[in-house]
Amino acid sequence: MQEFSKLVLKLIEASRNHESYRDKECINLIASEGLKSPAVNQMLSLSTDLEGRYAEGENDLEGHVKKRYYQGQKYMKIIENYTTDLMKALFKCGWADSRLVSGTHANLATFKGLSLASKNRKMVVTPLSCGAHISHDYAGLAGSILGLENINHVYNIDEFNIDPDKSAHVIRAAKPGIVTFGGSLFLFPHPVKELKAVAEEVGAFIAYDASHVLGLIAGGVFQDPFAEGADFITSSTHKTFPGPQGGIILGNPKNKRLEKAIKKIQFAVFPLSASNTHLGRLPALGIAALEMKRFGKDLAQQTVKNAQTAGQYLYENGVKVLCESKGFTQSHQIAVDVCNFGGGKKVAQDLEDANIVLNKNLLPYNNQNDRDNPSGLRIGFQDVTRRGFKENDIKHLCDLMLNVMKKKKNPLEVKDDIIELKKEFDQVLYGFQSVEEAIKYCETV
Ligand code: DSN
Repeated sequence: MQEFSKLVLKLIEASRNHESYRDKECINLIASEGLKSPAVNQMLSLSTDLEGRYAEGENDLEGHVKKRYYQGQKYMKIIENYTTDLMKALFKCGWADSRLVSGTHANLATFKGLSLASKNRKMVVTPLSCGAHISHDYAGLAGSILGLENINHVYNIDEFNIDPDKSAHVIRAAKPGIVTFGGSLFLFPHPVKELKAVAEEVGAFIAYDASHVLGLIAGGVFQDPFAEGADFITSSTHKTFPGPQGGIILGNPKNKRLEKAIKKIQFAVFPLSASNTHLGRLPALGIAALEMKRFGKDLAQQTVKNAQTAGQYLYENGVKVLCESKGFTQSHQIAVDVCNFGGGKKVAQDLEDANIVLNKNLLPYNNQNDRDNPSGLRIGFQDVTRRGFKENDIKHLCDLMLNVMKKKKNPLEVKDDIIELKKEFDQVLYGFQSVEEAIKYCETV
């Protein structure tokens, strides 16, 4: 057999192994990942032709297709329009762009567009050390690709949040074109409404990165960024919002200034940054939007309840879960300091050996230059919630984690317990089991 063929066979085997390992045998607690329903997966598998097509061109101020540079768009343009309309309806806004292929791509187009619209290269952002996404930072997309200048919000580590009074001074002094909120280590709603007037005063647009919390916003259990004054929401579509991997930008063309900003963002989407927009994910994104309309409230409430339960239980059992005085979290994640258990890297590896998958995380007070040895973990509960975990199941899971962390059991013994536990939760709830079921639901409401 040729080496090339051997490699192909190994590739197929590895991908099969991956599917059963992470889907059937692991408990998945990475806060940035999502779990799609059978209906969303089926819709993806029914969109294979679409997945190979192109649709470059311009959109209008409702987010609808205006012009395309390819033939064969008869259905493609309405697929994009319908998906965009579903996302607009779900988030109660007047404009959306569903062509973004990731949350970082959504940030790229938004930051570029808003810096063009404001003719201002400054951005006030949450410090990377305090949970901003790398794309907001001078070391990532914003600074190193777009050449924007970052000025940090003042962050209160005890509150695990932006300090609104001190950040107001920063915004007034810096006079940025963009103020960002949201991020990746994101436990509590950010002070959007507190800083709206200051942003307006200096002429800055507010961009809210909802990647982690989009499903919680759809479920009505986290802050509503638009109601609080955000001009734009950028997001991925595959974390607490359980759609296919992709990105979205939402906004409201409610005055000339915002219309101009939308046009600049659209320019930053095409022609500046998107050629293939991965159209095959759009029908599945629409199904996920329907699921969030139907099940989003229950899913979001249970997700936050599960995260809070884990925070309380781990804390009561001797683990330093951050923000005890604030109830640990109002989102799907908790932040935990495991320096007493060997540090984030060691604990994450030991847990992975037990088939519990989460990520080590730098905490705001860690040495930010030692990224490999943080004292923290970030733990997300959106996946297990969708599998059907309730509070008692979460406590049981925490006991298994504690057995590993406190070295009461060998990780390999716990791995057997995890594989057994996972068998009890082999369904994906708060969603439709097939496209047919989604169709039937739509026909009855
Ligand atoms: N970096 C990812 C996260 O884990 O939050 C999101 O892109």
